[in-house]
Amino acid sequence: MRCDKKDLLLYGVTDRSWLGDRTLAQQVEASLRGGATMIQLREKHMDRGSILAQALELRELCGRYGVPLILNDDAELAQAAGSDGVHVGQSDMEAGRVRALLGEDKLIGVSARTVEQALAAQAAGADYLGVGAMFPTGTKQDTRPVSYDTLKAICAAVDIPVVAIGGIGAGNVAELAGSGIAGVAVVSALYAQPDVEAATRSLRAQVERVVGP
Ligand code: TZP
Ligand code: MG
Repeated sequence: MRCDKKDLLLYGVTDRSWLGDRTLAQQVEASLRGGATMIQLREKHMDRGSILAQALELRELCGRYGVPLILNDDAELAQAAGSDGVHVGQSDMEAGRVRALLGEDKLIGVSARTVEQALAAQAAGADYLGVGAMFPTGTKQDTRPVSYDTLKAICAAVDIPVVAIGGIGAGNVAELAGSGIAGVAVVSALYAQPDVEAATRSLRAQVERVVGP
């Protein structure tokens, strides 16, 4: 399956850090109302049974908005949950094995920091790439920076769409203009905001200007 570039415009990646008295599904729904085009369930500290239950709830929710739900890291769990795909890093299951497991109909995203990694992921069957960290971020530990020039080189080298990730928000997204990205993947710029729906709507308008038609 090839990714529809438009699905990657504003990719919300979940995080429980800022839930307050809201549920994850409520936060995700606020971002869907605001115009998020893709959602990734990213759980680093939950057991698989709980992630599965959460994924099933979000799958139903995202389905109502016609937005793909991607699971982070775990291709087998993505398959069990019937999600639309999985996003794997360089140290997770290799993209070719993920493709063999999930078949042609599921979306596979791969994190890449270099042109070499990007080309390898594309050759192995990735549908899209996540490239970063573009800016300093407090959301993920031990990220390594990727320069604008590398982002642009990756976009030019591959045929599949690329989303930028890492520290992206209203104050810096314009710096990514001209790189060739299809969109941005964000955590705190949506889910750490007091009004998730409004933050999503406003960032989406900005990203549309950055990405262009
Ligand atoms: N991968 C690279 S940076 C990052 C991930 C999951 C965290 C992005 O979070 P934020 O809050 O959008 O900087
Ligand atoms: Mg991973």
